Amino acid sequence: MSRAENRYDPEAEARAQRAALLADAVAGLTAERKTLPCKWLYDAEGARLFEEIIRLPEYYPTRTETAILRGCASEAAALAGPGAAVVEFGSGSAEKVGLLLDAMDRPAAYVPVDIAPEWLEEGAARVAAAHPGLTVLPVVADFTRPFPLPRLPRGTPLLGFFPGSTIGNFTPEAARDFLRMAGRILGPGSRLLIGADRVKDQAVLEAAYDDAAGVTAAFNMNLLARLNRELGAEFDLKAFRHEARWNAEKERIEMHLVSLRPQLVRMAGRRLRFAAGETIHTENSHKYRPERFTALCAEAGWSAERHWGDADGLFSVWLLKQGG
Ligand code: AVI
Repeated sequence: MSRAENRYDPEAEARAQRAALLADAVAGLTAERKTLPCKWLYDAEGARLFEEIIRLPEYYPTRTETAILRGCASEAAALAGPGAAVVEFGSGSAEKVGLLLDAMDRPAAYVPVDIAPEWLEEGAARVAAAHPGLTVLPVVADFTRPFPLPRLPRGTPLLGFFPGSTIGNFTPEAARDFLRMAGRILGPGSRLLIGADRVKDQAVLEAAYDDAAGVTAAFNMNLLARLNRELGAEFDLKAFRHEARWNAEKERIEMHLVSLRPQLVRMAGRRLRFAAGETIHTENSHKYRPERFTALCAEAGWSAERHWGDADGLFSVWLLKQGG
């Protein structure tokens, strides 16, 4: 396994992360409608809780997508062609890509891209161990911004991989921008295999984001604990509760932290005022009807080559092709 990026300095990165968290927390918590970007949900504790979420009985997306991928991997691999390289955006622990690589004919390389170097290395090492002889070229990068791909033999067909319905955590505008950028990175003639969660019964959606065991609530509340830990904020965790709401107009699940009473909270030399019932909006998870998803992809220069779903219509996996 070789590294495409070796200028990583963990201490400088930790300082930059703290400064960025502070800037986002001040901007988001002093706004008229309080918000925090969902990327901050994933510190070590958030990542641990997310691993629990994906095994919950109510959280259908992960197991449904995995079953779909199991069924469609050989067809997707055949369309990608022999000797293709897989570029995974936000690879994290790289749990699902093995299904695809196993089905491919002599894949040229696996290029996992993630901003978290520890997860990236761990996932890359696991894939390398499971696929002896495969060239694995990890790239430390924020996959929502343009980044250079490692050098690959000229003419290598490229297959992007973006599972997990992470696209749903972007606004539709940001999703379109991401798809456009992915198209520019992968280049003409490339393909993208992507998972997108679907609109469905409100009760099923709300249960998936507010499970009976309270794991999703702990995941959301950890954001306040993180502000206390990393910024010395003084949030009283008993004075907030988790809420998952279906926004029917925007076809998205929203996660909020609801203030249970009027309160003032100290954070980084400021006093943040909360009314009773006021919320911090912490995450959107957009759900896509197939026609809306293909329209979004078309706006970003991708056409849908194949679509696979499950029998209950819960989740979709799409193979997109540049242009059409
Ligand atoms: C990572 N992402 C696709 C998850 C989702 O379903 O939107 C994050 C999540 N939030 C609460 N539960 C899971």
